[in-house]
Amino acid sequence: MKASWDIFCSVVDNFGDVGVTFRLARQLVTEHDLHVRLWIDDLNAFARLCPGADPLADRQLRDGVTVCRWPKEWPKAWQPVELPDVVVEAFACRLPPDYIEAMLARERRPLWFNLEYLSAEDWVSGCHGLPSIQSSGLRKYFFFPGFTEKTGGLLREAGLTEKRQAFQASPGARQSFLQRLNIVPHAEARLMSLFAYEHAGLGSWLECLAQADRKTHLLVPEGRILGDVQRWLGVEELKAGAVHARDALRIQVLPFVRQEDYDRLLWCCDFNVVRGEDSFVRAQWAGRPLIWHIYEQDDDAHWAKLDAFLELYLVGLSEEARQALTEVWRSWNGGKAMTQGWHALEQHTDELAAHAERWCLEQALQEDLTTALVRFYQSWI
Ligand code: TRH
Repeated sequence: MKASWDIFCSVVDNFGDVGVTFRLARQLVTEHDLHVRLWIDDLNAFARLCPGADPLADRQLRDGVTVCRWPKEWPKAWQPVELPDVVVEAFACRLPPDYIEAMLARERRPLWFNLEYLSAEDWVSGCHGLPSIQSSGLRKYFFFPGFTEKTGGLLREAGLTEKRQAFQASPGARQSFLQRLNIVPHAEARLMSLFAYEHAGLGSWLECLAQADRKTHLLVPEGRILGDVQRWLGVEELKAGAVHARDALRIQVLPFVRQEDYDRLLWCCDFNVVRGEDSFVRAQWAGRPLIWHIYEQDDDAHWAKLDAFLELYLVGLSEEARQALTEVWRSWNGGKAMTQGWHALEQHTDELAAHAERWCLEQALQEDLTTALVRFYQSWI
């Protein structure tokens, strides 16, 4: 009989929580033939990632995953359900108390994971896979995604690299995909994408692109960065479909697209600016250079995470390229002017491109996160 999994996702803000859990759920179904229920407390966020999904439905089948509304507030309180074999609590989101009671009462208890946020910090490998004994006596296992084999790895579907490489090797596939999104770049223009949080120094970067020798076509999916783009352009309102040109720079605003299309968009671009967790990982799988706009934490803990990733990622680059990339990432995340760093980075375009592909292939040698979770379960039973 197929094992059954429940994944719980509470949407804090943005799209990362739902993006990661839906990706995991789909992979458990398609590659491991499991029954998966995905409990989400904000189906509006889900419907943005999965067009066609019904934000009002209590239960719907999407890509083989049973997506359920996670009722948290009166009058729709949590109703008892049949317990699965495995429970994934994503990002410490706190399971419904009645559900925990039911786990406790069952003779054969489910395996309970807390799937943590992604971090390249050293301490992660020491905590990955460890159980934490709850006051109820239940055990909850910490599962950490990461970049080394001492962690749970990254979400990566089977055959992703081959699919991406085949797409990038096919000018026809690229062109018809771009046309579908009404993107018609100038033949000599490099293509870039921008998915970021607000950035006070954004204007300085756009200015660099506008004044560059080479044309740039910048694709900006609708989202939080649009206000800064708008300010620099000096226009009233930017919506999907808008196109504005300033010297060598053409900016095109895109609608928020489904996850598979966002992947292809990253594959098409020569350079991607990404954020949070999931788009950050997908940009690495694109094998192209990137800037990571990390999710800011109140206690500034994000800086340690940024530096820990850079320490791994920079290995193998020349000293000059390392310095330029570090400067650009740090300026971006500090909301500072980008001019100096970006000019330095532009000197290393080819080196950074080759490096991004190498990094992707190296990371792809590791076991993917979904398989690691399934394997953990198999050795646990
Ligand atoms: O939306 P985010 O900022 O999410 C963040 C992070 O996950 C952060 O770690 C977390 O603490 C916070 O949320 C609560 O960035 P992220 O993680 O890249 O998620 C964006 C998702 O949206 C990702 O799955 C890709 C997807 N996406 C599309 O499907 N279509 C699009 O057009 C775009 C731009 C993104």
